[in-house]
Amino acid sequence: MKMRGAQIFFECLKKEGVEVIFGFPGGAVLDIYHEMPKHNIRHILVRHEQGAAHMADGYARASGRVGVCLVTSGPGATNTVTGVATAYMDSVPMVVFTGQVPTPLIGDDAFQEVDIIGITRPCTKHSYLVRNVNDMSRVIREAFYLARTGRPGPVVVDLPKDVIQASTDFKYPKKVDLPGYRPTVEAHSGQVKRAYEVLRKAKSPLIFAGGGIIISDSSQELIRIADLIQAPVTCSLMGLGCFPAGIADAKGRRRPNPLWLGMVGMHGTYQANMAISQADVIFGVGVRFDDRVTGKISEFAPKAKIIHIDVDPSSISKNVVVDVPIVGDCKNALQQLIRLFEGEPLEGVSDVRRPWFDQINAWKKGHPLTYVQGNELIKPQYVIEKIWELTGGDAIITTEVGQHQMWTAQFFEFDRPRSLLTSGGLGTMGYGFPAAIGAQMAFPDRLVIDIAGDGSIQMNIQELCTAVCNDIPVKVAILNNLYLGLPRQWQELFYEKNYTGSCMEGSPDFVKLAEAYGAIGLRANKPEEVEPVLREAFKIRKPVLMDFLVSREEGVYPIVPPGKSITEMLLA
Ligand SMILES: Cc1ncc(C[n+]2csc(CCOP(=O)(O)OP(=O)(O)O)c2C)c(N)n1
Repeated sequence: MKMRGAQIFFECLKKEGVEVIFGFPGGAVLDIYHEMPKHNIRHILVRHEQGAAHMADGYARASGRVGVCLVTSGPGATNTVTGVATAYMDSVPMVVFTGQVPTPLIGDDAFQEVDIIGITRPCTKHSYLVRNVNDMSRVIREAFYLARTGRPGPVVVDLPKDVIQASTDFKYPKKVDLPGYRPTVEAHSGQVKRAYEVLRKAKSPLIFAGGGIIISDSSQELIRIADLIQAPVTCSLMGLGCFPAGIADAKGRRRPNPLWLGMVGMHGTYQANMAISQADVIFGVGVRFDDRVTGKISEFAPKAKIIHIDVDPSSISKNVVVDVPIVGDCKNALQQLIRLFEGEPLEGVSDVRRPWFDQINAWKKGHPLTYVQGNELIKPQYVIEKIWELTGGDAIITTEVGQHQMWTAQFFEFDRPRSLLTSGGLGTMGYGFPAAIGAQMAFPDRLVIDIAGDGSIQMNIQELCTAVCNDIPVKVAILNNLYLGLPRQWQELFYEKNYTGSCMEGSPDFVKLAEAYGAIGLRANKPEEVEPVLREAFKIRKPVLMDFLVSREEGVYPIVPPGKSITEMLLA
């Protein structure tokens, strides 16, 4: 049967099981919008295309499915670029459909023409310009396949207006045929055996887990292997939640997980940074060893043999030299390793590990994460701890970027995968609020909370309208310090307290702003108001913006000064 491109678009999306599109119309895609009411796919009209990209990203991170957004050509397309780059850096599966001027006009500087393929090439997994309607269903099939397989990532599909208007027979390819693209899923058994032998002999091993565990759904395997070899575990920011910070004791009460060290890196815990520097074997699983983790690379993990599992071969030995590389899906590799250890368990491993855990426990005790909550000013860490306490940790937390993001990583105890959605690789202010909207679309009945700074929230605050108009009951907790807090802290420590450009006085009244948008606004000025404000917000099934006026000059500690080794932490 002959169908128009716009119709084919929706038929393909249905085949892929798409339930929601985040989008914003314009001339180049109006044929798709004209077709939309005939199809049972929900469209969320955003207020800025950057919001659409982050919403698709938040939906994808929360659910594990591919997020979809649809925008027009030119400025509509360029407005998504920050969202595309954010998803690319954090390996998030997403398909971004952009409108394009009609094919005969491409290259003529036509109205609202932009080379979005060229612009996004360095920050997509792949990008397609569909020049002929006969290619459309194959391209869309491939785009979804590429986005979700191997190392996931964003794919851009650029759709010229005449292609959307043209007609052809609709057939959805059953299989994808991309000869140049064959991600290695199954880990090489010989390499797994080598890892097994290195781990068997280790005296002071450390598991370093990252977002790859969450992507490959292998938290249970991680927990099992840590138990089998009795190794402590640390995570990158992207890995938080993949290993439980707390576990139930015999009476079912939650206790700190003795194997858990907290996050590693620039704002990592003292024990995690010391352990990674003293370990004799570092077992990296689904991590990138990026510079926020390693600090001064020449002094990183001087004593350790490094084992590294990653589905992306190009990330192995990219930043640190790896002794045992394993290319493959984390789940597959860990399952193979578990079979080896179950076949021949490590006898007396607890005794062998005792000195290592004695050392770790001394580090934990010597330099715990702390803050002092007095009677006068609200400490930002206190708000985060209260959110954790009142939700029992059972919420989807998104963050913006800044001090509040690092305090969330430090003070919210994540026990489950996909419970923290944050921009790790790109560090995108303005990510958290639209991402929360996307996550809430995936899980309408869960509590979704964006922990924000007063700077970041203003980068995509217009999406409050999207939340209100679509009854999306996300909560935002603004830790309002009237500063761009992270730059301010760097200026205090490394730039002679020259605070040029980091003071945010003059922000709007967030409570009134929330009300103007039709949302609920709440404020806490004093420590005793924090809990009542949170309780009230969590009861309301509407978007709520909470403004917590927090102590202005609180710092995030530990901090590894830029360029230093990660053992050179400033502790307060
Ligand atoms: C789009 C963007 N611009 C600039 C930065 C650099 N930057 C990182 S944190 C930060 C300040 C964030 O301030 P705020 O949201 O108020 O959070 P706080 O640090 O005070 O918790 C800035 C400007 C960034 N990460 N992203």
